[in-house]
Amino acid sequence: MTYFFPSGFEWGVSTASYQIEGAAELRGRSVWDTFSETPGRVLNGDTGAIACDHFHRYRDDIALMAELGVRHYRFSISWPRVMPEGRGAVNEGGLAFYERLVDCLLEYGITPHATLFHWDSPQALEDRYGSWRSREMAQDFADYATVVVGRLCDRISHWMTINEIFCFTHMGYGVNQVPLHAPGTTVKTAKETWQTSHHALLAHGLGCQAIRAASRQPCSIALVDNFLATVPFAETPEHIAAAQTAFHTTGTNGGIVFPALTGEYSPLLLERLGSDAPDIRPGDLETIHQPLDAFGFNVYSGSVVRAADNDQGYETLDFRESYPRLHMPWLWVVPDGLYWGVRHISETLNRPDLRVFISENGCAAQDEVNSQGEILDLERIFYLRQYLQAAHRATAEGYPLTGYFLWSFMDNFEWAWGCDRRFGITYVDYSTQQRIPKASFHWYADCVRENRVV
Ligand code: IFM
Repeated sequence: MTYFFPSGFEWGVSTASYQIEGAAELRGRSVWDTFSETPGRVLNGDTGAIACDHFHRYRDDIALMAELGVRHYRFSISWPRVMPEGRGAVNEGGLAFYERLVDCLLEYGITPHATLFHWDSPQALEDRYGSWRSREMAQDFADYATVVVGRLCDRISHWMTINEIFCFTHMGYGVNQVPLHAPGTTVKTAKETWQTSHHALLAHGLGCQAIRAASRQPCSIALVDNFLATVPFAETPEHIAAAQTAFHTTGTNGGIVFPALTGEYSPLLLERLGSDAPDIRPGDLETIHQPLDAFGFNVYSGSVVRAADNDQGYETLDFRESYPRLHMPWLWVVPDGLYWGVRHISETLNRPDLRVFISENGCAAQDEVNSQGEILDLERIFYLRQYLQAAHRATAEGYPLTGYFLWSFMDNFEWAWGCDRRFGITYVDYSTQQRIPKASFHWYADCVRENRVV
């Protein structure tokens, strides 16, 4: 098998503002500043105050991206860098930074793909109304989107509204426990948490409308989500049907990707939630269910399901300790999750019309520089090769998968794990800010150049 991708397949890399930019003193505060400065919240007390210092080193980083050979780069824009108070006054210096960044990408022939929100919400809005606990957040997000798109639409035509709603809502608001992510609020009921993700969906919907209204050129708008792909235990009709049923109620799928792509929360999920379901006002689902040009799927793992003789008709199988896993507790290696995720969008969500791209895929590994100055991250190549083969299968079977953005271009601040977990194909020495391409960088460069899995 040669694993050639269709011509025009978009090869890229992905990053996010808080994880790489640094230069915290040149922007407003975000909830991740407060969270990471709170003792005990982030491993080793790391923060994103400096991170990879990409704000000052973006030119060198983009030159390295050009050496990698990718023609597409997904990055995110920091809301508090553009609007330090979250609403109202605009920070000219912040917008000017993104103009410089994008101009530099364009000089190298790299197409910019911008995410408007990748978790770093303004602390000022947390102080004002508790950020995602309030519906006001959705309108403030749309107003911020209007400002960014109005300013950058001559240079950017690929927009993503929001990254991974689950992570900054269900992981940021813990029911009777301290959650793992910012803002780190403890709430009393699951309903309160579902309300935060409902508000984020509204922000996505209003954001789509704001982007279309503000862009002075035709543009592509996508939502990015890390829904949990259910993988049939065996590809037989009964197990495939079980995986499709399980898709509704696995993780938060039924309450995030379902309303965004179908206009309805999954009835199976609503039945399961009962009084924990969020309050949905008339018109909300229409706002949330905006026409999209593409969908960004962030995929790292998956959930294996088989048909079962029980009330729900399926069971989810556990991974044993000896199952292959990379350097995060949740990073079980399930390459079929990529293929099945793409297929579920077309078939289970009945959206065969919707173009899909892999907006993130990658893994953390215990990277070290060896005595020859190399980082031989063979397990990352092992992981990526299998996921790319699954992507190839999706394209070969005619599913509308058109691109792949590897997470991540370089090591960065991995949220609650700080700088301890390295997801990059470029090693970052945080004491000197030196960048060293890992073995996977060279391997991926070959894939990009040859448009196939090598
Ligand atoms: O680093 C994160 C990223 O910000 C969102 N998706 C998952 C990555 C790895 O955990």
